[in-house]
Amino acid sequence: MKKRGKNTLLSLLLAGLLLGGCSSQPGLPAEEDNADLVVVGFSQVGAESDWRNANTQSMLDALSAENGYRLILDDAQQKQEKQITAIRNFINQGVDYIVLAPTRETGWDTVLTEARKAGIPVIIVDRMIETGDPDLFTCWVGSDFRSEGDKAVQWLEDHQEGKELRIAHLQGSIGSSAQIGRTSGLDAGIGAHDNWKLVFRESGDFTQAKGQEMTEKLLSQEPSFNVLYSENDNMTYGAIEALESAGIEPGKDVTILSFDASSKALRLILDGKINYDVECNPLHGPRVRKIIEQLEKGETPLKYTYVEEVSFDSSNLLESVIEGRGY
Ligand code: GYE
Repeated sequence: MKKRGKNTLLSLLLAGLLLGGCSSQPGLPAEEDNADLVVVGFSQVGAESDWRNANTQSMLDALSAENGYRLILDDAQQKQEKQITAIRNFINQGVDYIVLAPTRETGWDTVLTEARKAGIPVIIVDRMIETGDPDLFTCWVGSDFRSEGDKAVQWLEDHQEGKELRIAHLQGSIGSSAQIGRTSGLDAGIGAHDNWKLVFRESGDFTQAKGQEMTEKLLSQEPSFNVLYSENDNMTYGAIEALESAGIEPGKDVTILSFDASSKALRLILDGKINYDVECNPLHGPRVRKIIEQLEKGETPLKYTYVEEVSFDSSNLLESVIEGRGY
């Protein structure tokens, strides 16, 4: 493992600040052991959804002190400016690696050029960035969001044969890969079917509260829809609340398609309230850890790793899947 000289002093200073001068805390290694830990700065999108919280936990578990890491976690509260500041702080602290889960695709070139100048490898997780210079990051691991959207469209085609569809669309955070891919899948589906009509489209920013608010708006503006395409489970939970309050039966009066397939959403499939859910796997911690281990050994990890994902409706969902899920 490489020598971590430049980080040691900073790590100690930071640990000292965090611990308010205390030298030992349960769960944290003694300060003298910190010198060998690999220091990783992780700029996380926020805490907008169950998916995101599972993703944060997976990173904390995989990059723990017991595993030889010191993870500095920064929650950007879904704001790109906060992520840019966090990355600059990581650079100033001289971390060994930067992990970025980007809020949106564009706008990273300047700060990632700064990271490159400082010689810090950047690993992108979950969503993608758009850049003319792919050398600005070392590698990426995440999901194929367009293919997730295509799966939902295919399911709709297979299960609603020939029916006139009036589709209401709750989008995720605008400009994020998860929104862009899932929206472009739906747009392609609408373009390919004369009997599919988009009647409503608003962003619910991937949160339950905004999903509910936008569904209330939908109900007041355009109540004659029969499909709800919601780009994540938390917005779907909000939508279900709004529909039920209006006396509409989710999953029956309105066909509901959702994304993430967290265990709570899978239970709603068994209850008949969600019709189809496309899995998006948040457990990137071990994947990032493996990439860092490869880099530490001087190996070259794959530039792009797409995670394999499945999808569920009531025909293929087993109780055992929900129990073994972990998120
Ligand atoms: O679907 C949503 C989260 O980028 C895959 O972000 C992620 C998305 C996920 O807030 O729940």
